[in-house]
This record gives sequence, structure tokens and C-alpha cells, in this order.
Amino acid sequence: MKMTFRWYGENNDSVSLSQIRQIPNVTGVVGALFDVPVGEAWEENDIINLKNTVNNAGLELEVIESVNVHEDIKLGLPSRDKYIENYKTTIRRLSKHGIKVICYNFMPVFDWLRTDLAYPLKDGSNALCYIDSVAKSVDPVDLVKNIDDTSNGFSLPGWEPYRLAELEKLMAAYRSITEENLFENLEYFLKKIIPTCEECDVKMAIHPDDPPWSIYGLPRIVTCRKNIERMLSSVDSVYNGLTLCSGSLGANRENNIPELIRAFSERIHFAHVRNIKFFGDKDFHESSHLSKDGSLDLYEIMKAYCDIGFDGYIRPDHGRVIWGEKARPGYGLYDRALGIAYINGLLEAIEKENR
Ligand code: DNO
Repeated sequence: MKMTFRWYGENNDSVSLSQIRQIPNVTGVVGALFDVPVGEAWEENDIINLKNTVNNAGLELEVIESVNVHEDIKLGLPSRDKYIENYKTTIRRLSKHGIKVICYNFMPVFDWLRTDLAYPLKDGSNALCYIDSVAKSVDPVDLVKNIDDTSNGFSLPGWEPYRLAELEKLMAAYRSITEENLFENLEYFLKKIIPTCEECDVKMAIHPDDPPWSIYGLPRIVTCRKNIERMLSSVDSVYNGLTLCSGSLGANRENNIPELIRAFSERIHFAHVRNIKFFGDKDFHESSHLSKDGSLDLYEIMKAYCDIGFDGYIRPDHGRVIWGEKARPGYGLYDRALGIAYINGLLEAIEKENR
């Protein structure tokens, strides 16, 4: 498997490429063009610039997270075909410059959702947190504003200004969309783009919904084994694959992550590895990657990846904010690098045990 690290670009990240280059075992970064309005095709020159910047630092750029999907596609509006054509153009251009995997999601309006971006932990660090009763009692507009205000001045992926500006309008547009409708719209999208992916050798890797249940009455479908099976079989091609995010799927206690890794096996193209700690049925805070600190067993998760012979891309996911770092919530250097060191240790031990 190829160890990677998410990076937000030269002007938008507290972490530099040279720092990433020094983390043991990291061969590449996962990047994106964050300024392109959703729905527009990515310009080839911008892709080339990003790739050159990364390559010049001695790192690879083979995974994009994310090429976002326009809401009209998720809503199934007539204008979706135009946006799907743009998406295909982006796939072709990315493929031309060595991109192998595109991570995306199909969550209406919100990408990931937390009620607190700096929940204090006992050790003096802080981490992202979700408390269901808080989410339910807060108006989504206020929650979004609060998230914006507490992000240490960094823009957050999934909370781009365009989403915030249109929040109420978008929420209203989804009122008539059921989970079944959303599924049909995802299938429509996949049927159109997967042939292009096959032609270009670019694998799509859908990110699960985070948290994996409906919020504010919005439909959510990438939540559990049954739904992921349906999504994968709707276009039965290896190019129609999955980002297996342990923390997102793991927030539903019914999802057994090692079992899902074994079940989806060659359809997993990208592994997001992180831990969460439950303190209520649907309440959790993120924790260090260490099994002991969270509710997920990272040893069992890494063992499952080794057992299936996973040779895709992997990255540590959110980290805590530690050692006084000023960083984008979840995406500082220190705790993610500690996460990698830990994953490296697990991998070496598991691989040697398996010999
Ligand atoms: C949050 C991330 C998500 C993820 C997208 C993928 O930190 O895990 O924003 O990148 O859902 O499209």
C-alpha cells in the first residue's frame, strides 16, 4: 500500500511539502484544486502546476480528494448532464497527468458534520466531536457559522463558501428527495462516468457519509454494508470503488470495519484510517489513532488490509490538535504524523507475523 498525506496547497495549509516528505514511509500527497467552483471542469494548467509543485518536493500526486459533485447531480435536475460532462472532462485531464484515484462523496449539502471542532480531551489536546443532541438542537445555519468561526482561520473542505451561501435554498430543494431518489441519482451519475474512468484508468472512490446517518432530514445513503453493496453493484466495475473511511463508517456501531474491508476488498482504492471514541450512542469525539485511545481496533483494521493484500492508497485521517499547533482542525502535522508512525509499526509487525 502507498502511504499518503492530505495537503491543501501552498497557500492554504499550515503543513509544508518538505515536512510531509520527512514523515517515514510517505510517498505522496493527496491534493485538490480547492478554488475551482463545484461543477466546473478543472483546467489542465492548474492540474499541471499542482502536480509539478508536489513532484518537485519529491512526492507523488496520484490521488485527488475531492472532485466535488454538483448539487444538481445529486438532486437529479435536468442541468445535471452539463455538470456530468464537466466531471468527465476533469477525469480525462487528471488521468493525463498521472492521477489514479478520485475520492468524492455524494452527501447532500453538507460534507462531514461535527458539533465542535476543538473538543477538549483530558490530555490537554483537542479534537473534532459530534454530539447528536447538540446537532439536533442547533439550527443548521448556526452550526455552519460556528464551524466557520472555529476553524482557526482555515477554510474547511466540505464547508466551501458556496455551500454556506446557498444553505437554506439547498436544504429546501432536498425536501422532496428521498433516499431512493438519491440512490437513483448516484446510479445515473456512475453509469455516465464509469466508462470514462475505464477508458482513462482512473478509479472512483466514494467517501462514506460522515456521520453515517440522516441529518436535518437530508437523505444519506453511503452509510452501511447493504447500501454500499447496492452502490457498488449498480455499476459492477472495479473503477466504481470505495474510500473506506474507518472513522466515518465506524461511527455507526453496526458497521464492523475489518469485516467491511474483507467484504469490499478489491473495490477499496483508498483507505482513510482514524479512530473515534464513543461516549454516547451517537456521540463521539475523534482520538489519537492508537486502539487504546478510541473505540476502534486499529490493529484489526490494519490486519484486514494486510489479509486482503491491499495495494491501494492509504492516509492517516484527522488528528487531534496537539503541542499547541495552529492548524486546520483535524489536519495538523503532528498528530497525523504520529498516526502514520503507529500505522507503520502495525504494518511491519503484521507483515512479519504473516511471513
Ligand atoms: C473530512 C474529509 C471529507 C472528505 C470528503 C470526500 O475531513 O474526510 O471532507 O474529504 O467527504 O469527498
